[in-house]
Amino acid sequence: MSLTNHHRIHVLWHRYWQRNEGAAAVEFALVAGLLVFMVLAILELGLIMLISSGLEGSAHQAARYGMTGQGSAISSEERENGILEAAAKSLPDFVDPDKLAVDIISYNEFREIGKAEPYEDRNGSGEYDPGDTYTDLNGNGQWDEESGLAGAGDPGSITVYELHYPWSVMTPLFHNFFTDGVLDLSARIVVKNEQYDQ
Ligand SMILES: [Ca+2]
Ligand SMILES: [Ca+2]
Repeated sequence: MSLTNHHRIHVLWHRYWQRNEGAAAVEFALVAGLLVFMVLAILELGLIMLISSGLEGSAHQAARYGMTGQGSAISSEERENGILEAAAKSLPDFVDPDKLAVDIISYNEFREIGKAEPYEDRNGSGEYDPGDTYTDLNGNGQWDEESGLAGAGDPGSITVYELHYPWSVMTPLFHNFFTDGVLDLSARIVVKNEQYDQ
């Protein structure tokens, strides 16, 4: 009788012990998984911060190249290539410089940035229509919703440099928060071109 009881207790204890071992294994897996996830997230955040500060530097380099009139004597395409090259130098080594996009728009005045060319709404439609008179700020012979012109501009122009770098998010879960898993990193700088041709 006592032996059977003994045996029973032993079996119960053994089962209990096994069950706890299983729970510990599950707990360990959860904690380890969470730890790996956190380490990945922190590492990636570090990379993102590196690229972001790199982009700020890139914007300065790009603007510096453009505002001093470097390459302004050659074709606008070559000038833009020069600006892109100058920008790419400030990026960390692990990024792909071919993915860097630099949008450059120049204006005559600071206050024109992002504005439409002014027009007189003659027909009262609340929008520009052919026949409404307008001020051709960028001198391209037509009314524009964006009064700037693409490119690094002329001496004295106000130029906006906007840099974008698409970062493919690697950390699982976080990846899903972004369209196609891509985080758009950007930097922007506005400068006044020097009077470089004088
Ligand atoms: Ca109108
Ligand atoms: Ca125009």
